[in-house]
Amino acid sequence: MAGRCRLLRFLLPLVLWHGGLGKGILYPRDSESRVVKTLDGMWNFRADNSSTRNQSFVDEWWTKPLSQTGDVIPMPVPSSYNDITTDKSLRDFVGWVWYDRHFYVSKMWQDKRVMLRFGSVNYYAMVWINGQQVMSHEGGHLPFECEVNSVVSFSAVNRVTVAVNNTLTPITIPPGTIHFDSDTKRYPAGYFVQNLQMDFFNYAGIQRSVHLYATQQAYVDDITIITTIQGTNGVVSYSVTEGGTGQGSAFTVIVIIQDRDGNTVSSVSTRLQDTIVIPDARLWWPWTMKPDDPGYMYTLRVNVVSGDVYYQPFGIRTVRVSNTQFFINDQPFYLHGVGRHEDVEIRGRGSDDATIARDFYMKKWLGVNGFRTAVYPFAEELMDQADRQGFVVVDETPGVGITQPDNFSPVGLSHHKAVMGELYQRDKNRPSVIMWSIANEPTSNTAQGEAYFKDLIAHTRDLDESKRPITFFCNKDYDTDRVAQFVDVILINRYLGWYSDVGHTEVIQLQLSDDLENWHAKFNKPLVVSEYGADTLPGLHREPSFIFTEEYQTDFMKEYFRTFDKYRSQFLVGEMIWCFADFITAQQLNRVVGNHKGVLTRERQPKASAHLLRERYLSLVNSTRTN
Ligand code: BDP
Repeated sequence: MAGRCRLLRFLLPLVLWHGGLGKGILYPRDSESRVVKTLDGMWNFRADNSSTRNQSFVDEWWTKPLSQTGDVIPMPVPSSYNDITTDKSLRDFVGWVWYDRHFYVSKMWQDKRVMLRFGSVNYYAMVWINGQQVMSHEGGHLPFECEVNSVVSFSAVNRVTVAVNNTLTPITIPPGTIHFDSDTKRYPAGYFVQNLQMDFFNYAGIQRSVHLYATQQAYVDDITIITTIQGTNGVVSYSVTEGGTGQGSAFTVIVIIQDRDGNTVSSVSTRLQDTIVIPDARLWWPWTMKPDDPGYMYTLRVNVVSGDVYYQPFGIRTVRVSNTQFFINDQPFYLHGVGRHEDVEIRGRGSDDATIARDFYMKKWLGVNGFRTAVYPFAEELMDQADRQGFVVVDETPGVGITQPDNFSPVGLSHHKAVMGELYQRDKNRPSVIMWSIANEPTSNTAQGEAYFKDLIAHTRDLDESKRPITFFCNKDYDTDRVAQFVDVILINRYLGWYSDVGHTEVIQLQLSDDLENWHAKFNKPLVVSEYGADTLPGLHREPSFIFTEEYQTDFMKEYFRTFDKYRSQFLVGEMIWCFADFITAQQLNRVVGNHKGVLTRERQPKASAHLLRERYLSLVNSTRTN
């Protein structure tokens, strides 16, 4: 218990610190005035294995090169540190790990504003440069950055040190607990485990790219773009936030819109906020609605007269819902998608372009027209491809497993709001994002859940001026749920024939039909079956089908398909199989090296179910085609 208090006492103060809120977090793009350099590569790494997990702070590891504090090992950035080595204790490590590396900042950057930006560090991060703390951030999967001019040297080598802690507590998003066993007859001294309230491995480390970039001193801090359509015109309302000029100083901009080929298609605006009409605009469409011209992206070029230039991509599209339908650009849209995780072998959740590319090829092959970022925000580079290739995204916070009474505290809620704010800030200009999901399978059938999520949903509505629909993934029943009343589209996760009536595919149509009809009758909102799936080990066969075999997964899916087809023309606006590919979970008896509900293996190769899903989805491709 004493150990527990020490560990938590050290962590809790960080919970109140948030990065990024209210400030721009534009992706680091180069331009004729901006330079971006990556700090990706091999860093030095050391875990704080002390029993308190706190010795590194006592010994102030940030004050010198990590290699001078003890033995370091090489660790690739970006990657999760868990599966890189053969060390079991590092795979399952809970507490502080440390990274450092050297870097130079060019003398040519001396007059610029120099920024250090992390795409994602899971879960807590503290960052020092040359021994001085520059920032901290709580929450994985979202970017944070700060200006580093005052701490870097432009004439000597610099050192960046990062401390990362993956401890989850009842008020982190997602929540978790640390459990200590002090019975020394049964457990070694200091034994503790982290209990997760989620069905995926808590990969940790510096999981996305680290960038160093330079802008002019007066710079574009943020851009918000909202689009509407009038006849054949695209109406683009933008707002630019200035940075670095100080109050009252002049900040003059020249704003134009460029098409995909770089041609200017608008008049020039010199306002920080304006509305520009693009005649005969090319709209952003999901690839299945417009196979010949999916994902059309324009660019808003903002040129601060004193020098800074930023290119912000955006698409022109609208989304709205009725009681029975989902519309994109005022055309009915049916989501035939997948839920998915981001993890892969060895790198864990470390982002890489090869996997991003492969996953989109496989989605296209499957006929998938959209996906959900289960259950945390995905890499910005991945989201860029969704924009450009025309896939829709249900963009989700890491709010998974909010199920225990102490997960609903005011501190937890305010952190959840902050995380939603950071997600909005990062993804607000993405046409691919058609809905925000605030949570997965929370306790949504209690007064506590109702109050918490009512507040969070209202907060999210206030954030998004473009009024994207808001939702969450619900596993409660229509007659007990108390949160669906606040959302725009109802998403239900259902495992009929798997977690209930296992092996009995014959109950699926009956039970799912009854369920869907009741939800719609009660709430009169469009519905998506947002998770359904059966664990399947590739190569395992049995006829007639038996659970865990490839035959069972396909038999099971066919029953869902029949029900979907019955309600597709009524109020069902989407289906998302769980899931795209197998993924790793914590070690538990119902998981044989992870969750195997993928239609693809973790290596992204098809199971029999992938061929069945593909046949269905490709036949659905034409159902919402516009040309
Ligand atoms: C659902 C959860 C998802 C799990 C899935 C499963 O939302 O995170 O992975 O169950 O058990 O309830 O496969």
